[in-house]
Amino acid sequence: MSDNSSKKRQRVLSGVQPSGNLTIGNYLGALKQWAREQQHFESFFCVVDLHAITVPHDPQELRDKTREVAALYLACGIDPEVSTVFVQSHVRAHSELTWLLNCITPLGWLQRMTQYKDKSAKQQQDSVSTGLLDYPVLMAADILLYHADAVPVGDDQRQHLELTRDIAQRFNHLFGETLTIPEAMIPLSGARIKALDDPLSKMSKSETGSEYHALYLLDPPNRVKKKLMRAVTDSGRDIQFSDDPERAGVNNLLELYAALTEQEHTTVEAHFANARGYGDLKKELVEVTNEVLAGIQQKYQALTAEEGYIDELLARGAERACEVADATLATVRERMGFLKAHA
Ligand code: AQP
Repeated sequence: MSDNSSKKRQRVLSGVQPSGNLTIGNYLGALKQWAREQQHFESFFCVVDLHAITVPHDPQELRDKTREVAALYLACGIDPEVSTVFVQSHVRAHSELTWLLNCITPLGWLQRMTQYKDKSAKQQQDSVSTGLLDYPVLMAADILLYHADAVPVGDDQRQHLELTRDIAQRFNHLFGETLTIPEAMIPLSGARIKALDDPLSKMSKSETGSEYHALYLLDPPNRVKKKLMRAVTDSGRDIQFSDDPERAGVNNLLELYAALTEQEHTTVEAHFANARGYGDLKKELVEVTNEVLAGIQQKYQALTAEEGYIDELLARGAERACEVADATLATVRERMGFLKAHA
């Protein structure tokens, strides 16, 4: 019998790494649906700082970005009175459960992960950390500690979610029904935003090679305009959604427009049916993007103006998160055969 048998509302857990400036992809793929769904679930949202050290990092930047990401959660609509907002490393159970799950996770499962292959290919082979390979097990621990029923993420995390399910099933098979098997919750629109300068690749916050790669949530309006007006398109004129890789640039701009305005694809296509070319789409997209970002940025400025507010809120969140996580960890330890420590 699993320990979540007495809980009433379904649970949700998700997180973002403080590994750079949050992008419009992070917003549309993750934060926007967290905010929308938080009333319907018992929600836990963490800043996954332990994940951010799986690639080389700067300690001061990690501190700054951890606070910034937490403040952006709230600015994007997460209500700390409704959802539990905390920092992953403040809850020690995440690290401990990772070790326990490591010992039942076959190495081959991790070596198959696309994100590991992509990120390790970008580094010198002898400097790729064990943590980068182990990232999905830490993610499994994050989710399984809270008995999350659903995990709202962008499409790039689908494979890691499958692995979490496999690890939970393996644990339950070996030690008896203990862990909840979570479902991925992927938005219909905005789940896979592409880079503006290379629409065949994902828009990523840690990709800093070109200033035209990503739109960041804290970009000022003139920078948004500059980036969008320069976004890669093709030589055509039709403003229509398309799976054709040649038309990936315009498709990405339309995806952004549809997700930001919350409109169906057919409505968006009808809206642009009489446009004179891609310039019209870009101009309108600049407007809607800046409108959405202005709301987020105003809230962000207000939240960060109050010294200590974010830290206090994170301390409260960690307390609540520890209650749930420590209880799960105690059960896992007991099922695996560890002795209880003497008080
Ligand atoms: N381009 C994207 N489109 C839609 N959703 C996206 N997400 C990320 N990029 C896009 C979603 O945002 C959340 C953040 O996840 P993360 O910080 O744990 O790492 P990630 O998925 O690897 O995202 P990034 O931005 O690419 O970070 P870095 O560059 O640090 O690896 C997830 O829900 C993700 O699906």
